[in-house]
Amino acid sequence: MPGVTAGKRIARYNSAMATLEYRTAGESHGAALIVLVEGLPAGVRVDLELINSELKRRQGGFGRGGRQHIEKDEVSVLSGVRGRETIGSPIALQIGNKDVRIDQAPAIHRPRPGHADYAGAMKWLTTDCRSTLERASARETAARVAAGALAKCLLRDFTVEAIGFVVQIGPERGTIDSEATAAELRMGRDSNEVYCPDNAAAPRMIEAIKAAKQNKDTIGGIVETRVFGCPPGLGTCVRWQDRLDGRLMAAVGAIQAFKGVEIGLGFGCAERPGSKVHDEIDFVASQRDRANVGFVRRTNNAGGLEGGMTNGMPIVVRGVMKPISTLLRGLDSVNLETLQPERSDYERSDICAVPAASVVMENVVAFEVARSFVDKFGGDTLREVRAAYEHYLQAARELPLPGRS
Ligand code: EPS
Repeated sequence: MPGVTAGKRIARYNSAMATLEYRTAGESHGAALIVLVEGLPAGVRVDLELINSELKRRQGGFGRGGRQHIEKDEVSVLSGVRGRETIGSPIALQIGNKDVRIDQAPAIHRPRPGHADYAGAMKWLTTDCRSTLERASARETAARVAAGALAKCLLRDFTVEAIGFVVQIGPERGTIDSEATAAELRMGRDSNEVYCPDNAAAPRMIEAIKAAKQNKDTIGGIVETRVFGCPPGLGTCVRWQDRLDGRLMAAVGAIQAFKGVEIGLGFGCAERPGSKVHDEIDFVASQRDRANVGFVRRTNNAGGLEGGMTNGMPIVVRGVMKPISTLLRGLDSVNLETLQPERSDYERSDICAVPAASVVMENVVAFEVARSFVDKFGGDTLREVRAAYEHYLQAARELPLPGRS
């Protein structure tokens, strides 16, 4: 078994192809969003309720606009699943749009500063920003959430759980216990409309969103995802492309409207000396049977990642979302047809989509972790992935080998 896995991995390095991958297609007001997931092993139980409940959470959160009253996002499985289990072939998921009017929607000539409008108009040599905004719209994140939720169906077989939540909206910051368990975080964030585990901060965040609405303005914030249950050694320091820290930052940084990503202490590393940053190591024999194989850290400033690999502590990733660039009050812009100064166009939009962004982030992070799992333990079937996973943990627990230094 380990020989088979190693052989597969060498073949992958030669072709420089990741084993688990996804692509999306679809426009905001086109017929549907599509996601194609390749590389999930056969035998994974596909939990449609889980996928649909993640799509529903993405549609929610205080501060969302009118579109979410029109749509009811649900996936149809077009391929790759038989009797609710993956069969190893590409999985195509579809989320239909109800508000289909891409051919009737008006041209947009006054680009919204902060949106893809202007850059896309120049890129595709047009004065009409409509085609750009249709694809750039954060509606596409529904497809990414579906892919991530599908990947979670693999992760939960290994009791790996990603929990995303809101840390800050505008100036209102929540206090979130760094030692909180997955269950505590989930319960806390599911008990208010801004998906923040700090229930005392949630009403202040809601007030900040209401104030932005009153000012015909928008508001951004910070979201975080923690991943519990990863063994050490996911990711690699060998190929920069496969470093898990880089992949996570790329996946999070590529979410619409995200302007910064940090892992663990992140930018806070700058102001402290090494002795106050690096997480000292203990061996706790009573935790030998856990996925961390008994090695624990007194702190988790590294956010569970060292050298591009997991170290057995929870992964902690944070991202900042800028305020939505469609403002009811508009912003100064230029009419691309007349070249005259005008206010930017208004399209129906959200006042604040930070809670929704926490769902998107959780799911794109889950996908990257699942990919690193398949990279390390990959096989054609879930049985082989499980056998490789167990073999690896057992080998790690057998260290140090007798008679070897
Ligand atoms: C979104 C759907 C969109 C926007 C938003 C996200 O719907 P519509 O444009 O029809 O109102 O509400 O998109 C943007 C923030 C954007 O910049 O385009 C969704 O489903 O998440």
